[in-house]
Amino acid sequence: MEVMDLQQWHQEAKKRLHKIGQEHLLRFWDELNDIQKTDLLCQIDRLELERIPEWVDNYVHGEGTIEIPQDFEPAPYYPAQPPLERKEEYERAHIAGEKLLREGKVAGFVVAGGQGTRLGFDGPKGNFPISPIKKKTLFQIFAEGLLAARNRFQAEIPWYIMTSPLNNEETIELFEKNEYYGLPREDVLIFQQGTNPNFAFDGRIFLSGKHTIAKSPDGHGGSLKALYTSGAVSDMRDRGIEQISYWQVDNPLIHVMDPLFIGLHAQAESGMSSKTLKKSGPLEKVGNFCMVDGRITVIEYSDLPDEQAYRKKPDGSLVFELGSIAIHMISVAFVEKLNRHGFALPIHKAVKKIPYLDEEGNVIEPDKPSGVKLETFVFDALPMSKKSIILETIRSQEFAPVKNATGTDSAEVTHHMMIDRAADWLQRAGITVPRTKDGKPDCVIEIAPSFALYPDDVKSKIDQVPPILPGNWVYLA
Ligand code: UD2
Repeated sequence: MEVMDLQQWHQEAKKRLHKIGQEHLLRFWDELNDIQKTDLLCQIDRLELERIPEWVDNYVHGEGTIEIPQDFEPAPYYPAQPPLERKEEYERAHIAGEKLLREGKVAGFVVAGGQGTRLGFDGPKGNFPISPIKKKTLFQIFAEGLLAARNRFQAEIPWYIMTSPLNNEETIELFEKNEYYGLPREDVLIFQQGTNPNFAFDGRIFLSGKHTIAKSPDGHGGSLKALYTSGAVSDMRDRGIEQISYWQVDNPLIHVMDPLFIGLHAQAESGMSSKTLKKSGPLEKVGNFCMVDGRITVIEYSDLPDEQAYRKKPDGSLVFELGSIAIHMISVAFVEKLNRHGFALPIHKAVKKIPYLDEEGNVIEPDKPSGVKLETFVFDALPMSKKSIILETIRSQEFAPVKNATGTDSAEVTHHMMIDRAADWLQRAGITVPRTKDGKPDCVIEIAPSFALYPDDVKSKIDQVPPILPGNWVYLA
């Protein structure tokens, strides 16, 4: 193999960058030592240089090329409660899902590479303490859910965690420090997603340091590539995993393993499936499940024209009522197929406050948007799957994302939703929960996944629940 010396390598890079108007990335070359020079050249080599002019034209100068289809209709779905004629189908699916779990063919997968800026929390979002009494963190709640599922199904359930350069090291440290939250260490696999360069509004890639290109994670859509390039999928194959249960790091109510969802997805031979819930209103900020050319597709809330968003059925409900909540089942075969065929998800543009190095080498922390980040979204892969199913879930049972410091989707709301769900599970088992005049639980209850993974689990443990009086704090584990 021919080895290029640093000088030659520099000249090559300079030429390639010049062709696409990005040679300023080498502006501080003369001030760098050899290690820094090598580092910078490696970063340049890793950029997809051939795609950059198109990105600049389409997404930095332009608004992107995501087109809203001409014709689309609401997507079909499995309601949360099966209608009588489908009861048997649900039961069959539930059994099939449990079988896959017992056979050790399902893995958990959480995407945790985001920055979580809106929450204003320092460090990986998975370390955010959220449970009402024990203040368990999101990661701990997921891990306990997986542990409980392992015990229930007597199977290994590996857990894959996608991080990004923003939080990879800290996430690994957290897992080490917390001894993998009780999971066998060899069954927790942490890998990083890819990054895209950040652009100034004039189309030039930002430097964040004299030898560092400014980059940010490539969006949760990057997971479909990273699962493959990181070796996670090949590890799954070695372990006999066929299906991946996908969720976001911000939702502590997630059923990490849902036999019904797993079974419906697997029986339909779907590549990628989704959970949905009825939107709280026409303009709720979640994607909309639609049918386009016979394929299930998510149209972002910002792209759904208002006249469609407000359309109603004769019974008064919304025509486009199904919101996308980022809970999916994905088959390992689907991820492999996409990657073998060199797929690319559509790119979404986000205008953000991006710190950068100015021409004199000073770090600028802008207080208004300074440039463009490029991301891909995982749900854009849905139409790439020939078959796909959607299962409705109930918001109060499975969706309480922690996204903001205050108001909607804040920790306070999530915290109350966790107590509400626990109270509901106890009540369904016939246990009396004291309530205030407005019907809210007049107590604080936390149910650990080891006590109940699903609502029905409470029934067999009623004798372990003490009488609950107004104002009591009750932790069940
Ligand atoms: C997402 C969906 C929205 C709805 C909502 C449900 C988009 C554009 N919108 O909103 O339709 O389903 O979630 O809660 O996705 N992440 C990474 N790497 C990245 C970026 C994000 O791993 O590069 C992870 C992040 O750690 C989190 C998840 O993806 O677990 C969602 O990211 P977000 O908070 O940016 O998504 P959001 O709230 O805009």
